[in-house]
Amino acid sequence: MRPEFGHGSSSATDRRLNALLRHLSSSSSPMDSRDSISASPTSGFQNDSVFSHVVRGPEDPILGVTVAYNKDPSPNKLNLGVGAYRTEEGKPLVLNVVRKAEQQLVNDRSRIKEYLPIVGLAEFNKLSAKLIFGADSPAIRENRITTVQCLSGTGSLRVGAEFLAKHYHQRTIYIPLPTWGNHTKVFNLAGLSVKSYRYYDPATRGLNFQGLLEDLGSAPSGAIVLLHACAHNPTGVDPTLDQWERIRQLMRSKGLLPFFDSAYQGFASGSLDADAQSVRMFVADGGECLAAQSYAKNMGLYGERVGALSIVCKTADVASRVESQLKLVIRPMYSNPPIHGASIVAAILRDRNLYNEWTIELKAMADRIISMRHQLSDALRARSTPGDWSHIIKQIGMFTFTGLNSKQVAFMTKEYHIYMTSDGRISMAGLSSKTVPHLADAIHAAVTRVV
Ligand code: PLA
Repeated sequence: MRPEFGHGSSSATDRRLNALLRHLSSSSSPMDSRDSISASPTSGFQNDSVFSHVVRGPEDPILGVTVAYNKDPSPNKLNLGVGAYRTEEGKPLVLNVVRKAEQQLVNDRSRIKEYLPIVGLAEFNKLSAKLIFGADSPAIRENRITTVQCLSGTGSLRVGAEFLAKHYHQRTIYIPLPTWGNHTKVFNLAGLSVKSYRYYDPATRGLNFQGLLEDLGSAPSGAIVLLHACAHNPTGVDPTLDQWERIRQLMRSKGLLPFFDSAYQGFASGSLDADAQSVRMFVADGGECLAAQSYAKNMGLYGERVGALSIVCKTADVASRVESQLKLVIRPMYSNPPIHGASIVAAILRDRNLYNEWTIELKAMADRIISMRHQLSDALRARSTPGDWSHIIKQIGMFTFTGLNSKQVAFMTKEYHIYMTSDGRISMAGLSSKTVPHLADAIHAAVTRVV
């Protein structure tokens, strides 16, 4: 028996559902799948799902930490897993300037909810390029950059990677070791082959600059290289400007293609311009590159999923052809991006007062994170916790890469209800003056009792 929705009603919805069912039953399985989706209550309906072979997948190593945290009934629990800013009271923060921009949007009765173009809100794209490349960027003036609105940083990386997999002659991308856990998956699924270059030196808890130069030096000519624009995740270790310059020279001499991931502009130093220096150095030399921007952290727009992908090209003509191909990547993936978040960003970036207010709020977030570094470092010193903890202050951005091993992390979660990723990364933005002592007690116990 073929299931019929609506008991013979001939509404358009019912007709569509029945057409869908007919389609599924004629194409889904080599067996006679019509029987297997029968709605008859006597036919073992519950036992023969076409998905019965599906095995449970693992939780995400970062977002799964929040899932575990949510299940913990302890009143002292602390989530330092995902990089999400919290106030001194431990609460998520909606920036004042975002509230103001949203109010403007709501009050504006001329606003409509039509689809955006495939590439998103034009004004948002223009202002996003200005934000990362600088208002006086020659590449912007010469129209050599195409910028498309995407679904936050992740979506921008994915669209860029899909474009490269289709249109770039080298399909290998080098990512730093370690890097944000999602990079490998995003690039692999887009069809790129992923290799790594040395980045972090656990002995010094700093940059392995020699290893980085050697690995990029032996990468095949033309290979793509993923670079964290600032506030490297998870290590909190960035190259100095001199080191960036050496990296730039090496990459340009070998024709390596830079793909910047800029998820923390303004969060490393508190200055939007300072945090974009690495990207601007690579654009200033006239060469080509890609940049994925996220407004999740610096505007606190996490769930609005607002970001942008820019591709800097040699000429305006190439840039416009590249954009035509980006549209062909985006249209079948999600058609066009959402309007609300991009409208908030555009409202803030276009208005001098709102923009200034934003930079002040952003600096306050960055400063609070830096103050947490000092408080945690002082608390460990007060406890005479064994080991050198100076990296807590030296590292920058949202995270401290503590050096705690996965056993110590598991111990802290079990005994102290402190949640963090198993690589020992803690989100400093999730700490407050009130919770620092609890974390310091936990770290002290972990390093003295668990090896
Ligand atoms: N790139 C890097 C380096 C990131 O750290 C993150 C987010 C993104 C891109 C993507 O962010 P977006 O898509 O939300 O704009 N990293 C977080 C969250 C903050 C996550 O894993 O999704 C983290 O905790 O590492």
